[in-house]
Amino acid sequence: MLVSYHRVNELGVITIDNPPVNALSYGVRKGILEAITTAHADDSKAVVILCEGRTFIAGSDISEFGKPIAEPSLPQVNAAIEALAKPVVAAIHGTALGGGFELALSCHYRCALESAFVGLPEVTLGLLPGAGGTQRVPRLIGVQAALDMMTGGQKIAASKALKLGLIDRVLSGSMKDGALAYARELVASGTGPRRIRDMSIAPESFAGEAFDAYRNRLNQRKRGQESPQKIVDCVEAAITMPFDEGLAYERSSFIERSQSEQSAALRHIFFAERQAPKVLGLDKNITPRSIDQVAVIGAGTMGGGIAMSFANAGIPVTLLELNQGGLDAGLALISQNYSVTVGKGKLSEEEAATRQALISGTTDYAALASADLVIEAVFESMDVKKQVFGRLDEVCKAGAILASNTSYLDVYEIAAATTRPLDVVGLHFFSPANVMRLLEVVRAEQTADDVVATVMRLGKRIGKVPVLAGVCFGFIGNRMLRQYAREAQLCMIEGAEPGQIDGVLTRFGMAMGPLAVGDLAGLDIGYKSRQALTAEQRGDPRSYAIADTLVEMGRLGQKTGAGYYRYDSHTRARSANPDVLAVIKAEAEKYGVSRRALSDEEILNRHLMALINEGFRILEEGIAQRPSDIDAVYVHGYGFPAYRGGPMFYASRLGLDKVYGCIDDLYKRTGEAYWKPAPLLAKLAENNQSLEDWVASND
Ligand code: 3H9
Repeated sequence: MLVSYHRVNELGVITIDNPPVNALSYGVRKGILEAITTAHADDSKAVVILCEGRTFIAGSDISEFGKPIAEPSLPQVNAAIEALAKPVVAAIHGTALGGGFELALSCHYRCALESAFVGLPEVTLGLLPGAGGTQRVPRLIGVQAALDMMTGGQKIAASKALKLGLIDRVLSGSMKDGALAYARELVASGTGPRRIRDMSIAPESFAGEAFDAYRNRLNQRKRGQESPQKIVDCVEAAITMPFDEGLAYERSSFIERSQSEQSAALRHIFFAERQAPKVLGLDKNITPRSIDQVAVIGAGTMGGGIAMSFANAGIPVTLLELNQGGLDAGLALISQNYSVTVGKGKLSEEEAATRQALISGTTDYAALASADLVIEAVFESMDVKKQVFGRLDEVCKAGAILASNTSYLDVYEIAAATTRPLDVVGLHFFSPANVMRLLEVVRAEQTADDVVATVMRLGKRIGKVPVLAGVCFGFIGNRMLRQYAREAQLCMIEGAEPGQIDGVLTRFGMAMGPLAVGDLAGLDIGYKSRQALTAEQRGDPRSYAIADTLVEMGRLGQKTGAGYYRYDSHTRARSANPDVLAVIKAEAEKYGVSRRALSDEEILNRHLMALINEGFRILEEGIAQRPSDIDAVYVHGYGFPAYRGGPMFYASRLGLDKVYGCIDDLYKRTGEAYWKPAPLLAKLAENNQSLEDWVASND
């Protein structure tokens, strides 16, 4: 029974029970409609709608989108609720999201536990609220607040929802008792139904121009995304059209959105994030180790960001730096980061102070003796890492997990520096570590299963998207990045200017272009790591000659005011650097490259195909567990636009035969081994199979 109806004296109670999150699948919609019909016919005086389990309805069943919608649709259910002639109360605990909150908005009154959240996150799935949200919310809280809520998609805590007017009462104690008492009060006071559809929108200064200004701001903040703009259109319709026409407009916009490429991509990412922490072949009954105390070695930008990630989740952290000066600087940087967040209004001063108090500093390895997990974030050198792990082996308690934040190095070899390789794992955070959601979990040959299970669970606990990777140079993300970065360098030496390359990729939706990223990170970083490689490992000199020359000229990127671009010393504004063109031309001449005009299409194609081809190799070698893991890596760690679903999803949508043809052309044209189509890609394309077929055959 997904939905049940029973009487508690004069009240009718509709209970939804559809684990895990009470999503509004077909059976739930049908069950609610039937229960409403029963309530309509009986002599109950008011109706309460509540949910079993961990949460109120978390929205429509996302897996049903893109397929034909079986009736009753949610708008039909909501219309029936709203039309009921006796008061209906939604009783919210956990999260009332999307269609779940829209159902609550169709109820005449809403109460929520103080721990509850409400929200309309459809925008994060490339959708818009499609069951009355865009028409009811502006009527309830005004246009500006409605636009902010729906285009932002954030969850709103019950106390704030009460202030905004989204809910009517905050409950403490038992949700069911509180909700029934509220309904009884309504009955006792003779309060009838209050329908949002009958409310008028508060007169405001929000007219045509204000909508246009809002659209323009969204265009900058949510570049390339279609849904936010459509939400604005629907809210404008709430003002210009009568309620039912507005609803019809919303409905057709919602259907159009649910069939869009962007929504398919974002839904793919939603499930990819939730799939990634699941480790294939791991015993489900394994008991993870408990992690109550963490230590981080290295108080630089990375170490500090990692420490903040744990403190933000309420886990105490000890930060170790070899000398007091370095430690003080690291702690000061953390303090500054928290101040900036407070300054932006994203965190209260008290909360920032509580979090900061969880981070303590030390210069003494002995202070790590009680840590359950130690993460090393020191200089990327095998010798240094081995020394650190040797030292950890001496001081850490038995059963402590020893993790390296290495971004390229062999975790087997690092583990061999200890007497307990079973406890060693790679935990690769991405900078800024307190912001970026990706966490690559690198499983070395001997890493124990319970260690893997523990860090996967911990990753989720600190709000990251943990993705399992095998050991190879650069794991999933950086291994693919090398191919992509190579194409940026080659396109430059062959004829494109930095601005053209970055422009093509940012228009595609990347958060930043590859050359601007290089300037931001510092060109010396790549330079130093190349110095540690053999000529063979460094590869084709055309793929790093320009970068090396710039570094040797002292142009290290933003920090020196010049790299591939020039940077204003005050505003950091970026402009083209004409001197770089001379460097590019000189290097082209040195390596006998005759420069030509490259089309935007060629640039985009080469960058994406480089990622995709390597992605297929990574899959075939078992470095990544599944294609969607690679997509999660690229979206959460490398600024790949979520609304394009990640490189593997993008390849699937293009069609593997087309992708194969494109990569094979590049191979035939250049003769370069790295363009040889990955065998898995070739096999799937030849057999007319998709990545889904491949995943299914591996299950
Ligand atoms: C919508 O409502 C459109 C309407 O406007 C219009 C309609 C006409 N559907 O996240 P978790 C699964 S759009 C299907 O790990 P948590 C999830 O895949 C929807 N499945 O738990 C996972 O499965 P598994 C708007 C769903 O406690 C399991 O539940 N709503 C859905 O960390 C647990 O999920 C949203 O966008 C769903 N709606 O977080 C809300 N939701 O165990 C989406 C979850 O097999 N959901 N699953 O891997 C969330 O934000 C979080 O799941 C929530 C719980 C906060 C609720």
